[in-house]
Amino acid sequence: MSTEKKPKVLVARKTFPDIVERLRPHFEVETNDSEDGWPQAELIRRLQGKAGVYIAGGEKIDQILLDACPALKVISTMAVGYNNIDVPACTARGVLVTNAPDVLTETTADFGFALMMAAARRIAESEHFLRRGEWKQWSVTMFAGSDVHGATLGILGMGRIGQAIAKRGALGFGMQVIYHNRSRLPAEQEAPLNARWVEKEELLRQADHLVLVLPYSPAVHHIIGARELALMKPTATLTNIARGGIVDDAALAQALAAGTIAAAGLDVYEGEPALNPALLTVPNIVLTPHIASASIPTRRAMSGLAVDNLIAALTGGKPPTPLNPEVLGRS
Ligand code: 8YV
Repeated sequence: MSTEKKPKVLVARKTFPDIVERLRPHFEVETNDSEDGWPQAELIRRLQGKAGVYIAGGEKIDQILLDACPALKVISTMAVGYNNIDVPACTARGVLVTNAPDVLTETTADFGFALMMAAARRIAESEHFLRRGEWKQWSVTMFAGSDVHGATLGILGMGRIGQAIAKRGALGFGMQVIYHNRSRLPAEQEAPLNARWVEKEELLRQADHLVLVLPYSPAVHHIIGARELALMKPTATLTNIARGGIVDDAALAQALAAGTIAAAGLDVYEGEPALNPALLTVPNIVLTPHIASASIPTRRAMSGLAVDNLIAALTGGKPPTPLNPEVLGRS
């Protein structure tokens, strides 16, 4: 039996125990067994001497942490989004970063579509009304919303998840799809999605249902604010499954209260898990706690991919989904 010491890794977010078990043959494993993430000082303390860390979207990996954890070689996030990680700072220090793309695309698109439909058809609002015991009689306009089928679906951010939502809209619901993205899709990808690239302003003006699926960066902070909401149709809905901070939540609450747009569906919030209390005061909004990728098979696949990345990266293998592959092979 080898007496060589195994590298140490930290699983900073609780996950499926059988998936954590897969790490144990390779590493000395420390886990976070609580549902809460650790504050950064605690994370730094626990990372001392660790070669790898498994994280989720909530752990902030910045220069302070990297400088305080010189043994760290690999950061593996179970999320596809990585705005919590300073990737250039990792690259500069030779630290590999991996994320978990693809495995959550369809599940997240399902949820985005569900949230959009719930907003359009006023499902949460009418359920709350019913639970409050306020349903006394039927009326012709009671909770009458807007149609999804045949409507114009606007998508801001046409990556993998945006395209999966477009596919649902075009093929399942006969929607016209317009989108705005830094780069236009090749014509052969647009055609089966019935999708047309438009300027952002046209997207806002034309969409009956606008879904946000773009990655967060400071450049897109509050890209949807009061001015943009005012350009939208009063009958339109807005759905955000991307990241908090892309939408100015205070402006959105005001727009919903004023009837500037008809309804919204939010899965992500500025400063989550806290949320702007004004959002709770408007009825025409569906609010969910960042669960767009939360089906059991998909959360298992995300965790499994993060573990695969960690094992490969620290045992001389080829990590499946590196974000900064240029650090591989650097000694
Ligand atoms: C995750 C997500 O659940 O993958 C992402 O980028 O936003 C979600 O699927 C979350 O980030 C995990 O912390």
